Amino acid sequence: MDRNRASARLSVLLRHLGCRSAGTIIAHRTSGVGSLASCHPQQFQYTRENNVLSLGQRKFYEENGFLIIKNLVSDADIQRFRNEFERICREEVKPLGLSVMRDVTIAKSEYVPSEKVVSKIQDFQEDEELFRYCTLPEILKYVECFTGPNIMAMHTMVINKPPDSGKKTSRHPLHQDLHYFPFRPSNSIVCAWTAMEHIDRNNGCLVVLPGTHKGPLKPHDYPQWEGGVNMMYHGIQDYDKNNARVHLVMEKGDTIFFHPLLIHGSGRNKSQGFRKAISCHFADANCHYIDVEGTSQENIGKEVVNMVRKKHGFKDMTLKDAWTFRGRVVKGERINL
Ligand SMILES: O=C(O)CCC(=O)C(=O)O
Repeated sequence: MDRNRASARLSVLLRHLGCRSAGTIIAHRTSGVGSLASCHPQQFQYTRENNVLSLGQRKFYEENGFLIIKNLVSDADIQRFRNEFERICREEVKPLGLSVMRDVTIAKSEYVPSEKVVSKIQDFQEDEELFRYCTLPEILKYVECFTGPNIMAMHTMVINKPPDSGKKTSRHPLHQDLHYFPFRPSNSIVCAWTAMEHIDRNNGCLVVLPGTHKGPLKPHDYPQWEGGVNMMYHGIQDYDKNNARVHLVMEKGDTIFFHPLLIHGSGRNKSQGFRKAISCHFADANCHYIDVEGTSQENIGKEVVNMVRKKHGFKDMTLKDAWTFRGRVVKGERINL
């Protein structure tokens, strides 16, 4: 299918769901219900029955692999996350287990502890203030539609996409998050990603390939980018170039929930400011760990284990240990993970 046919198909789907255009996919909490109420009930594979999502929202996620809820997180909460992130960057607090990453180009410059040298922090599960994000009732209410009632927060991040230096290293290559996760089933995992300010193509919004969550996990590796590539930013080498691409323009507080097989990435930050988002990957506590040896995930598995062993000094730590260590129950019971 060529690009025009693919985007025409997407536009038809969006019109059907009452959305405005492919550039502004928005699933309003109340939209779609009227027009879709007459649809026959069907077998849903990617969402659960719990009366939170409208039929239109469920159908949208099933078909596309993502859903945006407008204005979900309050300005006051976002300000608190921003303040705490800045304190961490200034090294006023050093939460246990936290990883602080720098953009490849920033890493070579002179070191002054400030938000200007940090491109991302991850694993903030021991920072009470930031971890509040993973426990917000408005977030968990939606997460439960994908994971069910026993919810683990598995992977947390604040992404501080720096202004691009001209080397295009601020891009995030197209990837599937499942590549990083040694647990299954994939349909019981969901990412919540909240814009901490207005985000569009100028400051590097998310780009998604709708419907790709229905495909398999693809092999990932570091892209061969001339200007260099950030640590752990693996990308997919082979994907359907004709698949429609949607750039998601979001306002502060808007939150996207997406499936871990959805192919997505983000563009260059052409603005002068640092573009911020906070996210957490949640999973059903009934998920189970898998052995990634001999699979396409072996490369990232080894990289994670080496990083964690070096950081914490535990030379026998396994990939499963690393994930068990960072996972936290946020609702219901801790079961397998
Ligand atoms: O926030 C971004 O720029 C992209 C984040 C992302 O895709 C990821 O970390 O998996």
